[in-house]
Amino acid sequence: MKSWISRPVPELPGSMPQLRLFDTALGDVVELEPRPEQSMYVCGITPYDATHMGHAASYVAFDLLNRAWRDSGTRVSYVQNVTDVDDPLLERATATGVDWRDLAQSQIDLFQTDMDALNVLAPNHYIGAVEAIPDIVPAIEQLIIDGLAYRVQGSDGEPDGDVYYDVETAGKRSDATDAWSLGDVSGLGEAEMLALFAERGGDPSRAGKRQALDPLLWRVARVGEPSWPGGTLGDGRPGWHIECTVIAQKYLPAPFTVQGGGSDLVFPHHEMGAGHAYSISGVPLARHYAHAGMVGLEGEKMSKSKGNLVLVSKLRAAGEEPAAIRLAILAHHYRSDWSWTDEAFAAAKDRLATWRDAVTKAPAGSAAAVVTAMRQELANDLNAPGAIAAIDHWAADAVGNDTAGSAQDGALLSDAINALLGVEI
Ligand code: 5CA
Ligand code: ZN
Repeated sequence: MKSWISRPVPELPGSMPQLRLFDTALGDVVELEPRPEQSMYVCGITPYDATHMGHAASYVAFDLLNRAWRDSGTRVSYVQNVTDVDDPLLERATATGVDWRDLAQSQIDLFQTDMDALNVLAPNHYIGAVEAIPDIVPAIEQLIIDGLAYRVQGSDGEPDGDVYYDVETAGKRSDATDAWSLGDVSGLGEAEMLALFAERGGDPSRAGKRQALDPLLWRVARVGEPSWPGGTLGDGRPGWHIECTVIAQKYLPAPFTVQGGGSDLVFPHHEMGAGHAYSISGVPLARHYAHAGMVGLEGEKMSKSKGNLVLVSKLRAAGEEPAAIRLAILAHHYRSDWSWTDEAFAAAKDRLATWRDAVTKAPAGSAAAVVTAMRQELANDLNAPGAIAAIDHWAADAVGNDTAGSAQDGALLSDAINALLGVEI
């Protein structure tokens, strides 16, 4: 699928120090080992109600990582999926009387326009679940052959043949130290897993499963639902976790550096994806798992089901500047949970205006130290609020500067704010 086009990133003198990032699986901040090319998979949208501020914040978070790697002179290979067929998308299409394909395409277009406006660098590969089906089918067939997946007999009106992943057998299959077993990514206990599994698209009480937590790999065709050829699996459509696993395995090295998404993807999505990948290849999917906090509105989680969405496109249509939206997001550390408020958005707009004024009045020789401070903050688990504080501190001095501003310092600061924070001033 076509991606959007990245805006240019200004070149800066010097480079980012060694990066440290919080790894969910280890529960700690780790040093990201330098390599000539880093690789990242960030879970994409399910295109039925894009792009709300929670989505935007998660892509801006991983855009900071992308920019930090680039600033350290590293190439970045970046892949993102789009879940362009799944239950919630089909349900929304039916409820609104729209063809599911038209709904998906309209939301993908909107998402890409929003990402461009927010100056989020584009992935190298932007891959839909539907286009990945020819790669997903053989992976599931192999899991069945290897005894790590099984077909369930239909009951209660369900047809025969849905395929599930056997978490217990898969977890016991290897005693290699880097092998996967349930809980490795999330660190959760069984009771917590069961609750989240039911909440986040799993079907713990589906009759015929070996384990309540076994996730769906292939859903055989139902009347009124789209389906695709599935070889020996029969016509159907893929489960959610196998979609991201197979796309990541096809387009990125194994293991790739960082698997990213919002914290609601830790379990079951990234947990199961790690299991699937290990079962398919015998190699871990990713070296590190990183997650962005949840964004709410007035204290409630922002979600399609609650209907309390702040949409980037709506703000843009109301004439709000994307750079100010991005700055409002960056005022929160990417790992914290936070709420969108009009007051904080107004503060972001004021800040942007102050910075714009400040770069015209930059004291001579003042910029280099600020760029160093920004890099130090960002290298420390992408501490954007720390980088913003360093700029604020400098800007407060600069706006009080009575002498003529240094064009060179102003240009360096505005380049650094663009290159490292993605904010165009
Ligand atoms: N298509 C799947 C991933 S493969 C999916 O979760 N799609 S989504 O549209 O529901 O979410 C897209 C991304 O936005 C995910 O990383 C998700 O964790 C993140 N996200 C969704 N809601 C929020 C929220 N309220 N706050 C922060 N991030 C969110
Ligand atoms: Zn995913």
